[in-house]
Amino acid sequence: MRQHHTLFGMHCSLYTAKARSYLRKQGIPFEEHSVSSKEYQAAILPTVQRMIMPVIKTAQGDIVQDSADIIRHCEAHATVKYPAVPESAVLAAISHLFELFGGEGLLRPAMHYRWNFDELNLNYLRSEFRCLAPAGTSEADWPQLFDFASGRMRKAAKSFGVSDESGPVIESAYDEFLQLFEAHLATFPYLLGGRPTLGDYALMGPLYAHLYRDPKPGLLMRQKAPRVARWVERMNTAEENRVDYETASDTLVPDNDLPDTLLALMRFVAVDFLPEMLAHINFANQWLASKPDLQSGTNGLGDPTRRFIGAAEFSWRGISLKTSVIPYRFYLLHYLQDGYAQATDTEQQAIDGVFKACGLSALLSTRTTRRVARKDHLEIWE
Ligand SMILES: N[C@@H](CCC(=O)N[C@@H](CS)C(=O)NCC(=O)O)C(=O)O
Repeated sequence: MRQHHTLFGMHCSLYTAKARSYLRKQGIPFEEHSVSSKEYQAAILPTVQRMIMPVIKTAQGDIVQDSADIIRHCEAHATVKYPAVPESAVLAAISHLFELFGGEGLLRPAMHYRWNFDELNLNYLRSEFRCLAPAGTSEADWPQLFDFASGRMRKAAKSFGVSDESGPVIESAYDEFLQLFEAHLATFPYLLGGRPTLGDYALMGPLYAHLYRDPKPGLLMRQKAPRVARWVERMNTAEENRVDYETASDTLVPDNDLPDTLLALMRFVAVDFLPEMLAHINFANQWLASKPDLQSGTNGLGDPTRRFIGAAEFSWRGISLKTSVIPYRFYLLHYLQDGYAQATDTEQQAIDGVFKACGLSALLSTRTTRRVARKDHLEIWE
């Protein structure tokens, strides 16, 4: 039996960055392999049913796809350094909020800064994507394959709302986010204080894979938000680095006295991401209403591996955006809403107070009429 987990992914993959950071920070030994490796192609792909990363094969032989499921699996089965979900119901709710926002809400700046600055980024990306090529691909064949792979990603960027019109708005929103996170990190090494939690791992996806590593946004991050760049580096090491926070301990912030800098980040989520989530829930509910016979245990589409059910339009920072509706987002939202439902009355009041003060109350109660679950590595409606 292997002594360690295998992580299948690639350097520039957003969700692989989330899983990798989690495994490192929790002290779980692993080796990383490419999705073009023989093992992924022969054993993993047929199991997970679509070309997707990250996937882990655990030392015990379990195969788990999906960054959120990988974290839940390891929390349940591995010896971890810190619980990823804080014990406090208020902090757990904030962690779930940032798991959703980190992985899904920062996709727009991540894709914009990766695919709209070819002069600076393209040579790097050509090399980054090279590990996707099947073994034996010649140098002469690679440019054409890269154009195909990057063409798919450019199309995906559009479906997340990246366009000529939205570009400048995305940049100013991301600038605001960087300033807010930079201000928070002046006092705290992590989102919720002295140790990483679920929200940090999810933020690591876009902030490391695209926005720290790609040349254009990487320079921007170092120049405008050097502490954020150091947080990214800290999130990728197993050992604690206290150079910037000599007095720091691993305790979390008090849930009855949340720092203003954290509340400011939550208010940012309310402006930046809430309108999109509400529009997507509304779209999904109309879509579900139009499919009364949708069979439970399926995604309701002809192709069970498809991830989008359509596109919803909404106002965002003074412009109109139309973005793909992804049921997976509702799956993450269930964690927030289920945690809230399971909390005591007193805890619920405390969560209500914080979410209301940040303009996020709607996220606690607005839901899809059917739940999304994951079965055999795919998203399905219950
Ligand atoms: N919800 C999934 C999302 C995984 C995902 O979208 N991964 C991207 C790379 S970052 C992927 O595999 N894309 C492959 C493709 O679209 O062909 C997770 O959290 O693991």
